[in-house]
Amino acid sequence: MTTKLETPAQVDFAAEVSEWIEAFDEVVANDWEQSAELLEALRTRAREAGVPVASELTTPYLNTIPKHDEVPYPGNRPLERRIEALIRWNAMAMVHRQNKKDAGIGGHISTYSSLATLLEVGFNHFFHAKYPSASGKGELPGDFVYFQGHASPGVYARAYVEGRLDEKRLKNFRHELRGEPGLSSYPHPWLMPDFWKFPTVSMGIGPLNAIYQARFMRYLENRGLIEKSDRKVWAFVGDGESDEVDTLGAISLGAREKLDNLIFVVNCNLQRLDGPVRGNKRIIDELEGMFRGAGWNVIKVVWGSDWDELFERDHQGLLLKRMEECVDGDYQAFKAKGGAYLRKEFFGKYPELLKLVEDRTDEQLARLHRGGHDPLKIYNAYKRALEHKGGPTVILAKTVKGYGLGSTEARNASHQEKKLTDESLKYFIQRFDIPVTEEAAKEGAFFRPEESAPELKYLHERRQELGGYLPKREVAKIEFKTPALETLKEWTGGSNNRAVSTTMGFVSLLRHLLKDPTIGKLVVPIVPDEGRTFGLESVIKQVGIYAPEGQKYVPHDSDMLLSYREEKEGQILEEGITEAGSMASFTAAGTAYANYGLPTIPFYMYYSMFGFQRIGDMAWAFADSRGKGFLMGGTAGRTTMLGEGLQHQDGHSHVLSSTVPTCLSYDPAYVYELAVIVQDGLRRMYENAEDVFYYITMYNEDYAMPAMPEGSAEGILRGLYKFRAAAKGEAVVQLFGSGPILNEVLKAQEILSSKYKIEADVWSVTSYTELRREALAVERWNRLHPAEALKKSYLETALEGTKGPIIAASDYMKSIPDMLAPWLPTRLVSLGTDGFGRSDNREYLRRHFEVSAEAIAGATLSKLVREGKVKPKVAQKALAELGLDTEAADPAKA
Ligand SMILES: Cc1ncc(C[n+]2csc(CCOP(=O)(O)OP(=O)(O)O)c2C)c(N)n1
Ligand SMILES: [Mg+2]
Repeated sequence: MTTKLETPAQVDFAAEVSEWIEAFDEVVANDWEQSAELLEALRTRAREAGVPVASELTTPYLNTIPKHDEVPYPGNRPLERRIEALIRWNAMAMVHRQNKKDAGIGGHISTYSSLATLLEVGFNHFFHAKYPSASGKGELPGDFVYFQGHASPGVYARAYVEGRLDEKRLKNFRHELRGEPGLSSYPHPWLMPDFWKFPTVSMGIGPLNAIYQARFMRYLENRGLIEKSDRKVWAFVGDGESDEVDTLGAISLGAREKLDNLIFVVNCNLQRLDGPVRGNKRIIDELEGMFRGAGWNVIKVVWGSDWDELFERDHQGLLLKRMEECVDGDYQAFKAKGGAYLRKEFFGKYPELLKLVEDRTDEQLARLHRGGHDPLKIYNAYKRALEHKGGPTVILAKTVKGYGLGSTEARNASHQEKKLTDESLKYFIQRFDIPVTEEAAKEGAFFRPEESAPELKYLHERRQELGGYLPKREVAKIEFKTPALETLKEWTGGSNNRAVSTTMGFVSLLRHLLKDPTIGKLVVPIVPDEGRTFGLESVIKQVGIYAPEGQKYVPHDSDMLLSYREEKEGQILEEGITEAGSMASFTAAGTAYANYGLPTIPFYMYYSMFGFQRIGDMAWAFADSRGKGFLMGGTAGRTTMLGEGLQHQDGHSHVLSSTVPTCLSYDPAYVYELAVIVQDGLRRMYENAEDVFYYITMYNEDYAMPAMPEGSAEGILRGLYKFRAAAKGEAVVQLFGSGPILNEVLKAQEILSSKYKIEADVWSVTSYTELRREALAVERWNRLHPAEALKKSYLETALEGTKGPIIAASDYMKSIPDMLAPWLPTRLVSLGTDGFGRSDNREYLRRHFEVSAEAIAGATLSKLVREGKVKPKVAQKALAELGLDTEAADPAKA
């Protein structure tokens, strides 16, 4: 074996390194913050000199804020500990009790157990329910807190201890159908409209919406629609939840737009539902790298104060070394297996570390706190987050899943735990000193001290100091004046034979609404990099694109009429290619009426294919949030959107939108229909305060827009009206058409009349969904009132006396007209665009999907054969005359 001797040069270099380190240590000892600046300056210098320095994204597995930089805890620790213990108990008792009574009803106790201190420090010192107005105009809305959905039992328990929910209400946790108010499983504004503001329980939706909420707050401030304040958006996120692309996918926006009103708190309890989040790694390191890389201020809260003394005594840095050797799977086991195990497996690796803890009992070792359970560490992190300027902050707090739950602590099955063993209950009441007997504990008895008890007085004082209680959803009455339909003659009067599309009609209507002296400023156009697809250039010029830093460059097209205009007060939210982000903006804008008392009116325009199918869960949460606004599905229809083929051509978004209870879906053919729907939508949502929203498809096919037929408004809104009656005598068949396919239907009406002497009425069907909903409601009433006279639905009334079969055609799937089948049993033949799209032009696409005028005429003749009204041979010959390939492959399968 040869020993490699160091050269004199190497020895010199080593000495120099030592000198540098010594000098640096001195700076650190003198001023910790300056030492960071010094390093940064060196790094910059190195980069300038061309030295390749990789920027580090992670820091040692330690708290970001060192002990010597902490401020003391400002609250009354014993009282806060007591309050937290009571809330912990009641949360657990509520879930335990309900599952004992109603097996399988569910609920979670481990998530809140890990989160309690993180929330309590917020409730006692940070979460404002209101802010004073700087302009002296009363009070402003407080902080927006997105709670981890599965922690809701803790939020209910706090409201109980605060006296905002009574015991009866807690006893109705997850019992919402028993004739008295219950508590919903998770945060649902739809179910608890006075309490929850933000639905969060579908993982990833909360954090994504929180980012865009913070952004929308700045948008409103920059546009002068709300007063600036210190308001913050707090998002409590699970570490497992961070696996959702939605959670991390938009974090760069936070840094890019310098959202220092945004604070994420990631509850790193190292576990998700099945087991460890990163058994073989450390989730905190991973998240630190990602957030720092995205430009966030990262504050790690890893270790509790009781580790500080150990760190101080560990002069060799062995403790940190050992910590960085362990992965999250180890850390979970250290908590699950107790103090003796920790001593042996963690400290036992190095004799020096064993010595470090020789004066501690196993019990004390087991109790060594993680940062996320230490109010002092949390307080300091929150304080720093508040003070940080110029960007968002993420706090990565290490916690224990099932903290304080005895044998349930840090087990892989902790998440699913709903009932505790008698032994765990006993452990809990002893550990947290809860004044209920063991017997009562087994039954999940609630406990709330007398109102005069010091802890309650303290709790109320803290909340008064912060402006009241939280969460709370309050909707102020809003004065809103809808522009009358008469003011929209330009859109209801027809296009004078000029060929335009419904999209063009909508864009000009939008421009008009933007100019409206009262509601114009409330309109929020949102677009995910599709502005040019919809012809929004003129709108960009008119109201500008929101850019918090203005326009720092001269756009190359500045000398053109329709240049790209970005400005601080810009009104359009140009989101870039993110339908999920756009939907989050739509959510922030569509709920501003409740969150700010400001009825902003979002119009989110997008490729209809990339709407409900892509962000369906967010649309569901939007409805839960009682959101209002207009989803404008552009380039709609599987045959009208030509050329783009399988991935782009949408023939089913109306099926998907029909599943959302508060979504009113419309598929208008003409601009006047669209104008009537938008005008009535404004009235219903903002003037009548109905918690609904609209999905309207718009197309890019140009054709002449007729003027609105007299008296058609009601039919347009309800979903169907007769557009063109048979010209020559009584109709023997009824043709339904929607969107641009109505034009094919009208052509079919002519073909049938001129070539085959068959007269048809043509109906414009604007909404199968609304027709069905009303028909179902009437049917239900009839079912429940068999002794009363039968009521008729609008659909039945409108079709009364009409003759013959109904042939319904649209650019959507056949299941759309089929929605009416229960009321039109054998009359109905549905034509639609089932199957994958193709790249071709409209003529070929409509022929392929069998929704062309010829296909509609052919389908009519065929149906009349079955009704004995047309001879089979005549029909078969007609199909050939109409150029229909009777042996073509079925497009639904092809
Ligand atoms: C989109 C979605 N997928 C799955 C679930 C089911 N689920 C509920 S909680 C949970 C685990 C959560 O883990 P984590 O985010 O770490 O939160 P913790 O409870 O550990 O604080 C899962 C998978 C869900 N609620 N939403
Ligand atoms: Mg977790």
